[in-house]
Amino acid sequence: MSRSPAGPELSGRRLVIVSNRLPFNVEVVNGRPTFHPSAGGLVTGLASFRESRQPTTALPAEHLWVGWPGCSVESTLQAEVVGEALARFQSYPVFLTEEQMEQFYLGFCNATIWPLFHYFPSYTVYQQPFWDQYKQINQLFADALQPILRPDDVVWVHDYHLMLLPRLLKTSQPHLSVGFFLHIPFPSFEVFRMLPGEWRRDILEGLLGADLIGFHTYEYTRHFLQSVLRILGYEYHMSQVLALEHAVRVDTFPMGIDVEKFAGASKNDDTEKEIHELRNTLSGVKSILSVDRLDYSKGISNRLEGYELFLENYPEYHSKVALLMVVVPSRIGVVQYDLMKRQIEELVGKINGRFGRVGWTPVVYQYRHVPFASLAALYAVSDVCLVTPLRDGMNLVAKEYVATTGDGGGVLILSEMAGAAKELPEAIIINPNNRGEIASALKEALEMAPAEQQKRHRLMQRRLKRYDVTRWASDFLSGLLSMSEVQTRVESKLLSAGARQEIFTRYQLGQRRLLFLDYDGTLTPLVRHPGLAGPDSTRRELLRSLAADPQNTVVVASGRERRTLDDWLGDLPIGLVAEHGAWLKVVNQPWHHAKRLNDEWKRELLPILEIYADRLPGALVEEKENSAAWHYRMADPEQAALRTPELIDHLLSLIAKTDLQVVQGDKVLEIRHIGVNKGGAALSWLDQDRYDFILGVGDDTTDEDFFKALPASAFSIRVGMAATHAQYNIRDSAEVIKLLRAFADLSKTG
Ligand code: ADQ
Repeated sequence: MSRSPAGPELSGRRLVIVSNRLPFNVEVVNGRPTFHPSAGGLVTGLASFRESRQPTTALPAEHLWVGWPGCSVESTLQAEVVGEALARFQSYPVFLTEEQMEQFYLGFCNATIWPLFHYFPSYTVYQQPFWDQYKQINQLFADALQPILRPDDVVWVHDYHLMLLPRLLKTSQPHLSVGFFLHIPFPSFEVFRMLPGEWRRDILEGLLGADLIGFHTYEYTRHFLQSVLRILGYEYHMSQVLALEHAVRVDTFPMGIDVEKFAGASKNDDTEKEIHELRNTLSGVKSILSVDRLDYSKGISNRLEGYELFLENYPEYHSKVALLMVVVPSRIGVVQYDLMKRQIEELVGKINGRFGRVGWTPVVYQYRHVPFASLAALYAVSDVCLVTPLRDGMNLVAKEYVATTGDGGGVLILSEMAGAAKELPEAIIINPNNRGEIASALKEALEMAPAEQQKRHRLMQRRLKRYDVTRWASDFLSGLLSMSEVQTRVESKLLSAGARQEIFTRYQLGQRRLLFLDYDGTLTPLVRHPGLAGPDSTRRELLRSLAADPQNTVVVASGRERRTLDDWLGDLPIGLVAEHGAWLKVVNQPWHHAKRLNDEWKRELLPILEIYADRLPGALVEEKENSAAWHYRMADPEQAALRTPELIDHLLSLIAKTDLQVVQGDKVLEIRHIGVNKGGAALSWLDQDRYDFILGVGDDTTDEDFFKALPASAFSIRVGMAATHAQYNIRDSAEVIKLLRAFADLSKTG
C-alpha cells in the first residue's frame, strides 16, 4: 500500500527504529554467527512496514534498526555481527550479556512490567536489582545510540523495555525528534500506581522525554494521561502535555498489518501447496484456529477449557471439528511460562484423551514457530479463528486472519480484552473468562450463514485496508515531525541564555529598577496546603539583599492576606501587595486599600464555598479580608475537574449584579472585586517613579494582569510552560531564584 500521509515529510532524514529485539536472532553455532528471523507482534509489524515501503510513501529510504540481537555474542565476534547486521538487515546490534538480560529482560521487563500492564498484579515481582538493571540497560542503549545518531535523525523507540530511553536521548540531544510507541496496554492508574513511587515517576518522566507518545487504543492513552496528571501533576490539553521544557503529544494509533501481503498470500506457491494439503487432511472436518506466542496474557488455557465445554455441550460436533493450536515458544526460562506450557500440554492431552477416537484428534497441537507460508495457509483454510486473550495491547493475529481469508468468509471470535476488538466489532466478541460464552460463540460461528460471514468480513477488511501498517507508521511519523514546529514555538518563548544575558546587561545599566514578583509558585514552589508555603531563610535573605541595593524597588505581589505577608515578609524593606491588589504597602508605610470595598457578600457566598469543599475531599476555603479562595490542589484532580465548573456556574448566577468576579488560578478559584488585580497594583508602583529597568515574574493566570499592565520596555517572565502574555517562560521557581541571585551578585559587584 502506498499512501502519502498529510503533514511534514521525512524525505532526506534517516529513521532510526529502536526496540529491544532486532528482526532477527543471532545464534552462534560452532563459533560462527548465524541469523534467523524472529517472531512477535512488534517485529512482524515493523518488518512489514519496512518491507512495504514504496518510493511514493513519505517513509525515508535510509533507516536503521537498533536492538539486541537475541543472544550474547563474544567480543571477538561482535565486529563481524555488526558488519553483517548492517549489510544484510540495515540493523545495528546492541550487545548485552546474559547476566544483564536476566535481570533486565526476564526480570524487570517480563516479571514486573509485562504482568502488571496486562493486569496480572499477582504475577508481578518488585525487586530493586531488576529496576536498577532496567535503568542501566536503558542507559546502555542511550550510550550505544550516542555515536551513531545524527542531529536530524528521527528516532522511533518501541515498547515497554525502553521506557526511560526517550528522556535519556532528549537530555543529551534536546533537538532530536524522538517518538515512542507502546505495544502493550497502558493500565489504569490504580494498577500503574502499584509500582513503587520512584519507579513510576521515572517511567512517566522517561516516556515524556518523547515528542510524541503513541498507544493502540484511546483507553491506554487516557490511562497514561491520568497517571501523568495524578503522579506528576501535569495537566493535558487537547492531548498535549507540557512537561518540563517541552510539549509532548499523546495520541492513539491502532497498529495495522500489511493487508496486501496477507490478502495475496493464498496465491503464493508454497502457501497454495500447504492449503491443498491441509484441505485434504481436514476433509469433512471444520477447523478452528488458535495461534499465539506462549503467554499467560493470551488466554490459551481459557480457550482450551471453552473448547472442552463446547465438545461437552454439543456432542453432535464430535469428529466434525478440530482445534488447530499453534503456540510459538516465548520467554523460555521464565517460571510462569514453563509452568503454563506444561498446563497447556496437560489440557490438550486431557481433551484428546477424553473426546478423541480413532481417526479424530480434537486438538492438533504444535509448539513451534511456523514460517509465513504455513501460517497463511492455516489462516486461509480455517473456518473459525479463536482469539481469547485475557489482555492484549492490540492482537495482530485477529487482523491477519480477517485479511487472509479474502472473500471466502470465515468467522473471527475475539476477546473484548484485545485492543483489536475496538476495530473489529463485527467479530463475535466474547469475554475470555466465561467458558460458556466461548463454547456458545463456537457453535454460533460454525453455524453462521456464509452470506453473513462474508458481510462481516468485508466490513472488517475495508477498515483494515484503510489503516494498514504503512498508514499507521506514516501517521505516527508525520505526527512526530509536526511536533518540531510545536517545540520551536515553545522554545522560542523559553528564556534563553542570550535573553538572560540581555536582562543582566539592562539590569546593570539600570539606575531605577522595579522588581515586581509574585510569591506562590514564583519565589517558592507550589505546595499542597497553602499554609505551608512560608519563605525559608535563603529566600528571605535573597529578597533582603536585592532590596539593599538603593537602585532597586522590590515588590512581592500576592493573592495572600495582609496578615500572612506581614508574618512572612513584613520585616523586609520591600513593597507588598495583598489579595491580588486589594491592599498595597509601600516600604515604611502602613497598608492602604487600593479602593474602598464592601464585603457584605461574604455572608452569602462563604457558606456556598464551604458546601462545595465538603463535597470535594481535599478542597478548602480561605477567607481573606476582601476576597475568598476555594483551593483544590489537594483534591482528586478528576473529581475537581467536575466540581469546579459546577461551583463557577453557581457563583456566577449569584454575583451577576455585583461588582464581584470569579477568577480561576492554578488549582484555586478566587472571588474578588472587579477592577482589583495585580495589574492595577503594578500601575500604582509604576506611577511612583520613572523606572528604567522593570522586571515582572509570575506563574499564574492572575499574574497575566500585571504582564499586560507593564510597559513594552519591561521584561516579563512566566514560570512554567503555559501560554502567556509575558515575553518569556522559565521552567520553574528554582530558575527564578537563580536569576534573582545573579541580580543580587551583580548589585554587590556593580
Ligand atoms: P504479541 O504479543 O507478540 O505482540 P500479536 O499481536 O498477536 O502478539 O502478534 C503476534 C505475531 O506473531 C503475529 O504477527 C503472528 O503472525 C506471529 N505469530 C504468532 N504465532 C506464530 C507462529 N506460531 N509462527 C509464526 N508467527 C507467529 C505485541 C503485543 C500485541 C500487539 C503487538 C503489536 O502483545 O498486543 O498487537 O505487539 O503491537
